[in-house]
Amino acid sequence: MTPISPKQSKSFRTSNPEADSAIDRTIPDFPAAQIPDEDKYFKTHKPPSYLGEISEQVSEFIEHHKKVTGKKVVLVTSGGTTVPLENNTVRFIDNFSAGTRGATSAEYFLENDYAVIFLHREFSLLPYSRHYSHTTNCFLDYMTEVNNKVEINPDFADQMLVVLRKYNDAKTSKSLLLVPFTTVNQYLYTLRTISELLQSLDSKALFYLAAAVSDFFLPQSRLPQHKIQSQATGKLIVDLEQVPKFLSRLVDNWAPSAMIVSFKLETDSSILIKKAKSALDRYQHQLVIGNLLQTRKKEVVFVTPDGKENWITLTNEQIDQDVEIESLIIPEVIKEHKSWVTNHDRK
Ligand code: 9Z3
Repeated sequence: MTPISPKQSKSFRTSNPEADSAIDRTIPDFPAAQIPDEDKYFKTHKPPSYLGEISEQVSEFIEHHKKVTGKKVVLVTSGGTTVPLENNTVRFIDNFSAGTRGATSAEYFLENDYAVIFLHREFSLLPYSRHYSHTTNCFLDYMTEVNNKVEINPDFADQMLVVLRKYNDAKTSKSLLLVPFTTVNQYLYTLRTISELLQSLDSKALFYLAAAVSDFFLPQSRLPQHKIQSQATGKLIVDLEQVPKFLSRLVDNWAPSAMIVSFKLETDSSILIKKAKSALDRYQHQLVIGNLLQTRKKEVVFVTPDGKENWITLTNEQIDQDVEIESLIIPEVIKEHKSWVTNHDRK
């Protein structure tokens, strides 16, 4: 098993096009997905070739925690999905997300004794390494030379020791599994596979869906094989379909006993609550966490099926002290999950 998977241990890169179909496009001619229907999507779209490898790693991870540690398992999704415009992908549409919410939340779940499957956009922020990967021009800025040897710059050493200890804890307890995606197709197939495997944990499974998933996509049946050439008209008109609403499949079929938390991202504050409530109405899951793009790092709102709104807002003092809002979000989510498990056990 590769709990915190060293990059070289993976036999694939999700950001590369599938080698077999990249040059010689051998995938069958799928019928166009006209109806925005979840089941039809999987019949008309090819799974990523490496899905079996992921499935094995996830099964092993779940079994380990079921049999050895008894930990609850959370699937944290993080980062934005891409929508390729060409099979040999030069151009793609992306969704905004640096992966901060997901990577930071994963750390707080781990600190609270959860095992974490981290389904993330490849090369977006990761738990623990996020403290160092995007904050300086180069990781060498954390180093210094002393007597012909490389050492950690003392300015960073104390804080790094704290992070290193947490990282080592996660590693030795085999509590963090990193699973990458790049495209929305890879995300959907991987989400379905992991969800079905998590069914065996019943209510002890938690879904924390922070990834920014595209609402629109270009079906494989209409995806050009090669780079789109510029035309005499000078325009590129892109005709996208709506991504089927997979949350209802997740709630009803893939993991019906698990607790499901989704995020709702808006930029217009006047529609945030309405959209969060309509997501709950539509999918019948347990919690929507609403956030605005502009204020997402200091304010979120928990919306529950009973119609309650619970705002979590960082105070100015907390902001000055660099308190991360996820350190307030995760204990609340865990509280909800605890009562979900208790209610489930009573049934
Ligand atoms: C979120 O709302 C996340 O909190 C953010 C985090 C993407 C804003 P960052 O990674 O940002 O910290 O930079 N995620 C959900 C976004 C989303 O696409 N939600 C869908 C929707 O709003 C439902 S799945 O319709």
